[in-house]
Amino acid sequence: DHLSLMASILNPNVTIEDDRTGLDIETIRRAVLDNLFYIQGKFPAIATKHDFYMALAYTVRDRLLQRWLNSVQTNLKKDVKSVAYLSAEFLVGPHLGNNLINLDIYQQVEQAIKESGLNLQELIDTEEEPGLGNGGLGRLAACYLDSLSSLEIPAIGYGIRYEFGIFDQHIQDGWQVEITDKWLQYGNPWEIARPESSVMVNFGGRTEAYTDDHGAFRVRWIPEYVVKGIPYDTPILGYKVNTANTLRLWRSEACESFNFERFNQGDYYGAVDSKVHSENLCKVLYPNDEPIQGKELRLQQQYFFVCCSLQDMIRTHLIENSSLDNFDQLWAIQLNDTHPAVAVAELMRLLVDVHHYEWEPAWQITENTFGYTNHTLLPEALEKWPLSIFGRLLPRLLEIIYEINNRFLERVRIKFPDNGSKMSSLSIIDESDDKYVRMANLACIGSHRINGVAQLHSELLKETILHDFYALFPEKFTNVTNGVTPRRWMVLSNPRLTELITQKIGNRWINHLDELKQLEQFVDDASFRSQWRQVKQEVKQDLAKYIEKKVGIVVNPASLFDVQVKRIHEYKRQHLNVLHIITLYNRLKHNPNLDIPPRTFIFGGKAAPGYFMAKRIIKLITSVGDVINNDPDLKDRLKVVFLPDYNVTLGQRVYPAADLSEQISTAGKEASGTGNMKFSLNGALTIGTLDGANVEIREEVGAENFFLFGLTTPQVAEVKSHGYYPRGHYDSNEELRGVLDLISCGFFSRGNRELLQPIVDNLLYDDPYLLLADYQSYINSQEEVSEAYKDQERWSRMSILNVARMGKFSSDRSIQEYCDNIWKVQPVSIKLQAYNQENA
Ligand code: B1H
Repeated sequence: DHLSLMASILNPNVTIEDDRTGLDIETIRRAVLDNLFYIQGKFPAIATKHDFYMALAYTVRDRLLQRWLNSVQTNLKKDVKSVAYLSAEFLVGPHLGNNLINLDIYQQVEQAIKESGLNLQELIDTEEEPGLGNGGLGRLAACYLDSLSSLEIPAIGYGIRYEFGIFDQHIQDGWQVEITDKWLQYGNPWEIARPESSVMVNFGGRTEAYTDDHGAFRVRWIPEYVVKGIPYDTPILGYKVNTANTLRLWRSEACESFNFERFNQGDYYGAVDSKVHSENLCKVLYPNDEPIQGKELRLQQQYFFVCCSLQDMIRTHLIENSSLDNFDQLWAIQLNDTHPAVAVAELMRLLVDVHHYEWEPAWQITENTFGYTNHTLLPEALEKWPLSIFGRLLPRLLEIIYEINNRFLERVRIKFPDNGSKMSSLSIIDESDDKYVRMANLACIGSHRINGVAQLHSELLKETILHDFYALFPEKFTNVTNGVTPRRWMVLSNPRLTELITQKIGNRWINHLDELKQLEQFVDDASFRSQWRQVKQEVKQDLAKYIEKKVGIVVNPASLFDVQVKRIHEYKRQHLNVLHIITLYNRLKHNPNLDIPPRTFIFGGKAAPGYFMAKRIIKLITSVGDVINNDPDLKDRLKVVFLPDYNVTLGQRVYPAADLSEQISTAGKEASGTGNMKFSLNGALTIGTLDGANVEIREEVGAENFFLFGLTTPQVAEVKSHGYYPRGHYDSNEELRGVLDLISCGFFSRGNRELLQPIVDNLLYDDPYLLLADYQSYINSQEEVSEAYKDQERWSRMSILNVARMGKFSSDRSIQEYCDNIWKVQPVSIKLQAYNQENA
């Protein structure tokens, strides 16, 4: 109306409330119906649940846009430094619930939806999650976007808009079956395409030297083909702030959809061929948790999104700045592992070839701009590209990499004269047998900071795979321990616990997680402990219902919920967990009166489709479950559940319901882990090795509240250096022998002795992840778990102390450390201005 319009002209902080911004229940209710009609094209009477979900999603998006556009506008300003987080994966999870929390309108919307005769939770559950990541690395990127916005840091996430994300996992006859993830098939209300900001990306062809008008020597790249990148933007709103940063994902398309020459010659199929080729580029996420060496399409994906993103940053930079001289002062680019590491060479190409910088100043800008986060120590997981593929696909980038390498090795030669082995380990080019481009070396050389993701991991990086880089530039190395966002992983996923905690200590903990400390004062309060148990019990009942519905297994909500959810990997040792289950099974069969609390073992996780052993481990779990779940002798004291299709959505159901968190990787193998944090934050106790962030979790919650077992990293190295002989453990440990023999004889596989034998053979004759060496220690620790669980008062104390002391593991703390020590960026608060007041 006229008055509020006048008010907003006089005071731009006053917004105009209308059907697209109003936050009261009645306005929201009306807006949903409006969107249902005008966007979904449906009357309520014929609308599906999905239609209502879409209508609500648009209603929420409308309420975000004001904040989003003002944030984008502010981030463009010439004194504002922004973070660009480059990642091949963003595993954001469903948006609706999270946006309701961060907008702080959950209650109003719940009421408005109720008044329309619907249920908000059902609509939230209707959202198909964008599975644009494999596991921890992609999920970390998503938690970091949430924290960047919540801390009001100007930022943008750049990645790939895969048409098909991580596959859906079905379990058939106990085996994993992969189904294409068609997450976009019913439309995505959270994204806005920005075709006007498209950019071009070169591939193949050759380079050519020329002399420009000023007589300068230059190189140009004459590509074989050019692909267009189209950005799709999704708002990432912070918690109770006006900052809504952008997640910008690139989709590829052919430059011209038709090749007219061919078309006119009647070669229609030939004409659309390049279109098909270009669109294949961002079709599918590679479903491996480690790189598949040498797949050309994967390198195309990496270069594609990096090239699009850097051009985009340069374009936005030049809107308010007259040159790129201050690029490093206005941009901090973080490389999420080596997947975007080609950015180091690409920024040099853009500065030198396109913007005509001299090499040295271009290199200064580049090195000042980049930071590199390493996420793995596994040597087989270090990315390298065959020189032939790299040179054919990206000829100009290979030349630039050679130039970077030559200049770098010259400096190395001065620092370490006559040290050929240092030279060859530091070189970007691996010349060992076949030639490769080593992406970690490029990332280290081109970045001013290199960090690991947990203290132990960062130390091991310096001692092992990056040792020679550490000797060369110790000042670049630092640690930032991972964290998770309490908004999604507590407030959204565990409303009951959130409510109980908030009743006691208020709600400041939600964005100042250290405040959970205050819960310590209530550990001796018996009625609080009883409320605490009550919450856990109710959440476990919810999960029990879900389990029955999904897999038809009835589980006892009073049993100990012992949970391991994560990608299936030998180093994560899901099969060690199974060895414990079979141990308990044998004990109960021999002694039915054994006094141990009943347990429900819950597993979830996907195996890379080509990972033989991981797929067998799934079959092992489901096979053992089939026998144990149906053995009447056990009287339901043990249950084994494999939950299919573990993803963010399922994680939100599972973490809150866990009593025990299994974090049992071989010491030195898990860089950090982040599931470990989500469990403990929701009151589960951890059984774990001294690996990754477990070490720091144990430090924080106290050794007496953590079930520790297993060899330490130096002990693992020690055992291996003396020629590890796993068979010795089998020979000397009767109970272990009984377990492995039971698998071997076909007891869990209907007499089929071949089915699970590869796992047993691997353990007896190789056992690279030392399951047999850690077996007894694990079993002993599990006995302590059972004893502790029998004393429910003691267990509750430990559980409360775990939550109270987890403040460190908020991704807000991680992001603050990145801001202070790596990016040097400051928060900027966003002033709201009504959209129709833009030019007032
Ligand atoms: C992690 C990966 C990863 N480390 C290659 N490395 C990939 C490597 O598709 N690829 O090529 C995909 C993923 N992911 C995980 O990162 C670590 O294993 C976890 O320990 C860590 O918590 C997580 C986040 O830092």
